[in-house]
Amino acid sequence: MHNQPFTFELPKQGGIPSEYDNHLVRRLSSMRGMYRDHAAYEALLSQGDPVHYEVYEIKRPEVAGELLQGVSVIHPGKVGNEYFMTKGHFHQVLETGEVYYCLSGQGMMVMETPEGDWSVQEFCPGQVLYVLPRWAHRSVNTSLTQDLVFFFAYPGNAGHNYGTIEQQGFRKLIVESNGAPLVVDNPHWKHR
Ligand code: PAN
Ligand code: ZN
Repeated sequence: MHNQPFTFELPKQGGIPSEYDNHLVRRLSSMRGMYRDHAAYEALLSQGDPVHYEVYEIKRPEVAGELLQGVSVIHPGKVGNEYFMTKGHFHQVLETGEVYYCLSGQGMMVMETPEGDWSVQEFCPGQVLYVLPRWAHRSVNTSLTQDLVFFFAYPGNAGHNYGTIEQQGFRKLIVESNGAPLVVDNPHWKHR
């Protein structure tokens, strides 16, 4: 870990950062129950267990004054008519926000609060997306050919709460309809 201020490079066309400490690989098998079409999920899984998305993290102390940074790469594809996406989470410390900067590809960020507000923002290269404190967030790759690649930074003490989303899902899903992404209600969403 650095003990002096430091720089690193983010390739403008996407790709991996010039330095990182941790490479997290999420395969399709870690997404069980996250997609609406369970049969399509099992069918895809039976053909192999492809890498679904990857996160390159720069390690810093997980304390309030620090910022945790990295790059996520979400590979293209669909489960049924839902595009490949991240698990999504609330921050454990709900009152912590996050900055995302899209480097390549195209996507959408699906967000919601415990109070019932929701938002879906399109996300394309050069755009900064600010996730307010209290908002759960999931990124969706709406291209079927290109990786979605973005930089992120969030407070060191934020932590991740995956359990709430695993149990109740997000209120909105992003599906392909006539070749384009469409925001629809999640029929299985339930408040727990
Ligand atoms: C991001 C996400 C990353 C992977 O760094 O953790 O894109 O998504 P999941 O954590 O939902 O699997 C972030 O939002 N950190 O807080
Ligand atoms: Zn986050």
